[in-house]
Amino acid sequence: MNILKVLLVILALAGMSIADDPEKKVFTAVKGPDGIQKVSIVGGEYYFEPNHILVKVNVPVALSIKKEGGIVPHNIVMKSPEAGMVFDEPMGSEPKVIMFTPTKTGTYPFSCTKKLLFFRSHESRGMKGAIEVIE
Ligand SMILES: [Cu+2]
Repeated sequence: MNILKVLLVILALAGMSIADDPEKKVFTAVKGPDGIQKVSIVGGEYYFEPNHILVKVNVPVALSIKKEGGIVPHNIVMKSPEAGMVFDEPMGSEPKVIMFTPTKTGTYPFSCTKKLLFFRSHESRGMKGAIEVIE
């Protein structure tokens, strides 16, 4: 086998595993008259918008999630029990609200954990973000 071909195959495989780092789209949750911080996230192929959300610590958050686009299923998963934020919800074309109260400052990642067969995970294609909890 031609050494050049082997190199090309290796390069192609390596390229498949490199994560796409999405552009940071920051949004600060807006506190309503009811004292709840509100934010909406839309998920699609392959992004969350916004993907970096600022919330205040110890104030309840209503996170509205919604899917955009085609038939590809998406979810939003956050596993940060140390900060009071644990959820794993499928995203639908109708908005759904997730309630939680962040209890600790810091930056906590969320992502879509969907992956089709041998294809790259949605997370590695850019379906990820973070909630930054501030004072
Ligand atoms: Cu997804």
